[in-house]
Amino acid sequence: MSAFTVMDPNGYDVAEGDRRVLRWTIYLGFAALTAGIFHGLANALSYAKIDIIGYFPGLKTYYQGLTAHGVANVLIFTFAFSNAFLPLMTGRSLGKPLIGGFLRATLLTLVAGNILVIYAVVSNQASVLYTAYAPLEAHWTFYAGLVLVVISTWLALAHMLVLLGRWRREHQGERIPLLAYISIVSWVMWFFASLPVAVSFLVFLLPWSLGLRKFVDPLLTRTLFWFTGHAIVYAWLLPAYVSWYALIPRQVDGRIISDQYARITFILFLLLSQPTGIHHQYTDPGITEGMKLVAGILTFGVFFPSLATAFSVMASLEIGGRRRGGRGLLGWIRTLPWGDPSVTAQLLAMLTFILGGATGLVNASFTMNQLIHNTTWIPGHFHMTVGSAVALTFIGIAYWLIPYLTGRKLWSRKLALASSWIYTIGLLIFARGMISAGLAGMPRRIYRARAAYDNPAWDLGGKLTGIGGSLMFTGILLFFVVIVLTAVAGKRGEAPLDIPVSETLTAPALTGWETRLDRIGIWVLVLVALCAIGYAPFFLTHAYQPMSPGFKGF
Ligand code: HAS
Ligand code: CU
Repeated sequence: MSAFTVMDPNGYDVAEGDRRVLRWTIYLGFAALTAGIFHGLANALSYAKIDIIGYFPGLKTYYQGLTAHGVANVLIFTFAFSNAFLPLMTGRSLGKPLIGGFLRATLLTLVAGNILVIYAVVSNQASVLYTAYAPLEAHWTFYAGLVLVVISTWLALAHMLVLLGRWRREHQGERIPLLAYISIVSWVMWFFASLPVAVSFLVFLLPWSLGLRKFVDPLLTRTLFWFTGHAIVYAWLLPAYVSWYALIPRQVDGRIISDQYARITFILFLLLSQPTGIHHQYTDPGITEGMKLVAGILTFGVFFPSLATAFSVMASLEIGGRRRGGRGLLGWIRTLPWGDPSVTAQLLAMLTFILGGATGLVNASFTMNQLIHNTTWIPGHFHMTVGSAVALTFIGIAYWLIPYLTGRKLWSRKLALASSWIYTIGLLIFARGMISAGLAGMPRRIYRARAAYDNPAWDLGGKLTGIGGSLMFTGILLFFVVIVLTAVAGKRGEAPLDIPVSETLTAPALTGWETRLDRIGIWVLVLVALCAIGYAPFFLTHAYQPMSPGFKGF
C-alpha cells in the first residue's frame, strides 16, 4: 500500500493494487476516446468540404476511419469507463472491499477484445461501422473482439452481484443502499440487452466470417443488432445517471430528493430500454407497421424516466444552489460550484442533453423519422446524447476519480474547465450544423469533401459542423492533456480521500411494496414479458432467409 491510500472518512479503502487496475481500465477508455476523435475531426471537416483524410497515415478508406471512430468512442470508451466506475460505486456503497480477481479479469478480457478489434480495423478488414450487421462482413477478429468486450461487462456485473451477495448475508431485511442499487440495475439492464447481439455475432456473423456459414439473413442480424442497439444507448447513459442522481447532489451541496423515486426510474429503464429497438428500423421492409407502432409507443414510454430524471436532478441542484446562497427563481443556478471542473462538465452535459432528448422525440415519431432517418440529423442527435450527456459526464467524473485513484491533485483546474466549455460550445455549433443540414437531406456517413453529389442547401450546416467539430476535437485533446499530466505530474497527497456519495431527503421504506423494488429478479420477469410483446411478433413470423454472402465494400 502506498503512502496516499489513507482510509477515507467513511472507512472505505481501495487497495493500491486494485486502484491500479481501476486506473488502467479507465485509461484504456480515455485512450480510446482520444484515438477515436481524430477521425471525428476528419468527418466533421469533410462536411465543410475540407479534406484532411489523406494526412492520416495508414488509413485506406473513409469507412475504415468511421468504423474506428464509432467503435472507439461509443463501444470501447463507454464500456471501459463504466466497467471500472460501477463496481467501484457498488463496493463503496455496500462498504465491501473490491475483489481483485474480478477487476483483473474484467480488464484483461477488455484488453484482449481490444487487441482483436484494433487488429481487424487497422488492417482494414472490418469497415462495417459500429452498427455491425450483414451484409457487410468483417474479419472474424472484429466479432470475436467485440464479444470479449461484452464479456468484460458481464464480468463487471458478476463482480457487483458477488459483492451484493456478501452484503446481503450480513444485512438481511435491509434495503440495498441506493448507489449500489442503481449501479447494479444499470448493468443488469445491459446484461439482458447484450444477449441478442451476442446471438447475432456468435451464431451467425462469426461463423459466417470464418467461412463456416455461407449465407446469413440480413434482416435477422439487423433486428438482433437493434434489439440490443437501443438499450445499448442506456447502457452508456445510466452510469452517467448514477453520477447525476447519487454523486452530483453531494458535489453541489444538495440532496437526492427521493430514494424511492430514483429506484423506480432505474427499474423503468430496466423494463423499457430493450423492447423498443425497432424504432431504428422504421424504414425497414419485412417488419409490419403494427410492430413499428408498438416500438413507437414503448419508445415514448422510455422517454418518461429521463423526464423524471431531469426533474429530480434539477431539484437536487436547486437545493444545492439555495444552500449555497442562491435566491429568487433562478439565482440558485449562479451559485452552483461552476469553478469545480467536475461539476461544470456534468452541468454542461445535462444542459446539452435537454436538446439530445428533444431530438430523440422527433426520431421516435414515425412520420417525422421518415424525414430525418439516415441524414446528418441523426449524428446531430447522438452527439448531444452519447457525445455530451455521457462523454462529458465521464470526463466530469474523471476530474475527481483520477485524483482519487492516483492520490494526485488534478493538474490544472483552469484547463479542465476550459476543456469542457470549448467542447460544449463546439458541440452546440456542430449539432446545429448537422441538424439543419440533415433537415435539408444531407446524408450521414458520407465523405462530403469527395462526394460526387452535393446540394448548396447543405453549405451553412456543413460549415457549422466543421467549425463545431474542430472545437470539440480541441476540447477533448485538452482533457487528455489534463488527465495525462494529472496521472504523471499531479501534486501528490492533495487528492480527495472519498467518493462523493450524496444523502437523500427521504430514506427508503422498510416495509410495504417499495421493498419489492430491491427484488431485481421479479422485474426481470416483467422485462421478459415486455420483450415478448415488442419482439415475439417478429421472431415468430419472420421467414428465415439465409441468402446473403459477405460483402466487403470498402
Ligand atoms: Fe437516440 C438514434 C430515439 C436517447 C443515442 N440514438 C440514435 C443513435 C444513437 C443514439 C447513437 O426513436 C443512432 C444509431 C445509429 O447509428 O443509427 N434516443 C431516442 C429517444 C431518446 C434517445 C426517444 N439516444 C438517446 C441516448 C443516446 C442515444 C440517451 C446515447 C446515450 N434515437 C432515437 C431514435 C433513433 C435514435 C428513434 C433512430 C433514428 C433513426 O432513424 O435512425 C430518449 O431516451 C431521450 C430522453 C431524454 C430526455 C432529456 C432529459 C434531460 C435531462 C437533463 C436535465 C437537465 C438538467 C440541467 C437537470 C427526456 C435528464 C440543469 C442544469 C442547470 C445548470 C440548471
Ligand atoms: Cu434507439
